[in-house]
Amino acid sequence: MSDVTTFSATISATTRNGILVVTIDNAPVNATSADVRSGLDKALVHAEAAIGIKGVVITGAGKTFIGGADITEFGKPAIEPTLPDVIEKIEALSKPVIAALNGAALGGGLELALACQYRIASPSAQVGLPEVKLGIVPGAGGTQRLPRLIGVPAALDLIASGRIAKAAEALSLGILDELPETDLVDAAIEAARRLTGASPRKTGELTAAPADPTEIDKASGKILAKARGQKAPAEAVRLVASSHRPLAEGLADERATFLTLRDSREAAALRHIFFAEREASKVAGLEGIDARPVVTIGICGLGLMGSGIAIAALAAGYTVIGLDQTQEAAEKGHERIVGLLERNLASGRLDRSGFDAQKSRLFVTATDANLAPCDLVIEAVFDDLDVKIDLFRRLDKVVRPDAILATNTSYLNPDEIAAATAHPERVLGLHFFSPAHVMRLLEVVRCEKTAPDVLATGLTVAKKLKKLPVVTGVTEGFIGNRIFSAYRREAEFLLEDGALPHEIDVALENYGFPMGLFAVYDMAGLEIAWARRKRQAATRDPSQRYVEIADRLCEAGRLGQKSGRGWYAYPDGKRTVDPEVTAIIETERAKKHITPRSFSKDEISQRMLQAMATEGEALLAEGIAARPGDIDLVMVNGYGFPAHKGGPMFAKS
Ligand code: 3H9
Repeated sequence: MSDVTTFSATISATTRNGILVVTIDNAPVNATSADVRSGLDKALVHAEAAIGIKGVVITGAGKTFIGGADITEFGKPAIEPTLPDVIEKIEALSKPVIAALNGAALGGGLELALACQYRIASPSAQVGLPEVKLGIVPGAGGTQRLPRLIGVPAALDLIASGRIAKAAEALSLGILDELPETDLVDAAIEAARRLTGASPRKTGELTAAPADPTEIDKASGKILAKARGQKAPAEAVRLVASSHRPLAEGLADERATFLTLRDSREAAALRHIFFAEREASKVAGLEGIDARPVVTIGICGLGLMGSGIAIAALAAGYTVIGLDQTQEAAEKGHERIVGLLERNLASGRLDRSGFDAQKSRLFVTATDANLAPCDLVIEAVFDDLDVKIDLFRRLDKVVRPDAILATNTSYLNPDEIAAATAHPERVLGLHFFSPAHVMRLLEVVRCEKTAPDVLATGLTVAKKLKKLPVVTGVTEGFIGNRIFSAYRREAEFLLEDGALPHEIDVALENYGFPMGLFAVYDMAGLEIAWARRKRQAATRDPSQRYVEIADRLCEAGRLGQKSGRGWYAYPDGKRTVDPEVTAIIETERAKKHITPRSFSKDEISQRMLQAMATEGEALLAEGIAARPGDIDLVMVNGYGFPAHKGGPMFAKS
């Protein structure tokens, strides 16, 4: 082993057996910052010139190979060499360059590896070109080299979806050449020595096999249908599908497309969401606070919500004890949960041993005392204050005093539930979204008396459940439902002012929501919100504008899709504008002497956005939400707000 040569603050190398082993050490994810690029460039120049060096191995320090370009540099003046410059130098080197993937090679990281002559990886490595998720296309050769290496259809699948492939799949696709069982760097040095003198295999010089146009059309049709108006997936499809062009032409087109997209509002929005996700778990006051250990989770109420939570908890490795009111209900819950596990088994998401292991960790009971071993109990019972208070009082008596109690309420005041217990400091809210095993968002409610380590435990468990936790203070509906109420209210004002339900829905879908608000109402059913409005009627401030149209619909038996009619009619199951609804709306407008006016799609979406952003500002001012980004995450991950618009706070900034 020779001495360490330092090429930059983040790039160093040793020479072993005539091979220059270059290590990228740029925590946290070895992103290709200006310093990394400059160091790599110098290392390559050195390798080319040094007679004693026969080849190069590039690897990463820590658990990542390269997480991609440094996205914090986007939007700042470019610093040379660019990543394409470095990659061009790798491919042009007269000596073999081996990529030794010690962990994830994503975005620019995979692009760099693709230009190497040989790719060797540890079994934990992952590869992918997730650029479309950031509103961009790969900008350092990915759309041109990957199809040359693995064919257009497979490259389209990876690039246009941005999905990440594990090492074994990458090997079978031909992205990786070897998964050695011995030490990664030793094996990479061995490969470099083997390739020395052989005529180099350059990815850029391979010819992309012409793809079947029907196959491309089919694949791109699917991708574009999911894109909901985003630009990057369509551009990715275009670049990959035309990768049979001369390399230089394809690279120039790719680079120009990358630069335009990188500077777009869409990419800025998706970067905002990326960083907001990482910020969300940084909670003031929790620095240095350890979470309590959690092994066993109790779940009270094994309906749809409780079962979904159970599935997420079993998948995360927890032991689950489900409680329901009667033995029969508990058994039914057991059946439902096992049914969901079986579905995962059938779809291949779970293998047989995983299924058996998860099932063996599931217990159900109708006896409170059987929850005694739980470290955390989550209630998912009927959203009624008396029911929940009664349950928490009972739980208080059977679980250890240091066990945590969480309520999944969506509208009740968890402080009132906590106050009914002997240890309110161990109570917090864990507000899951339905279906709980699918939806990533989890509002973690910090109650007035929640102890810091209880909150820290909520966040740790949420992460283990593979959820995206966002901390919220106590307010009616927490962050999400409060903003959603403002959004709903504004839609109803618009109805009264002159817009029709389908016009509002079309405007929202055009903006990027997967479904308009009134179509969603019809799907979910109108009666729960109706019941709530009736409950609130006595305390409603009479000076505040209240739109009665929804009440009239419910009184007419229009309770949504289930009852065959709601905001729309459903002849043969097909959603159709219903003149009866228009008539109800017109009558209500007339009662209030409102002269209806027409609204453009843009006006509708802007009014809805403004209503959300104004409510968001109020949540920030009240200290319910810590950051605008937290609000955006909630709306994007729980309420269908298009991620490429960045959430209501970003969109209005
Ligand atoms: C690209 O490559 C463009 C090219 O095609 C063209 C170039 C010309 N840059 O996620 P974590 C930070 S576009 C800067 O919690 P994990 C992150 O903010 C890029 N910073 O870790 C966080 O900071 P903090 C394509 C980055 O272990 C910290 O690292 N690549 C970057 O759970 C830890 O992050 C991608 O889209 C970055 N690229 O997961 C991959 N990435 O500690 C994006 C992360 O201050 N990255 N940070 O909060 C990931 O998917 C995950 O971070 C990764 C690690 C899987 C790598």
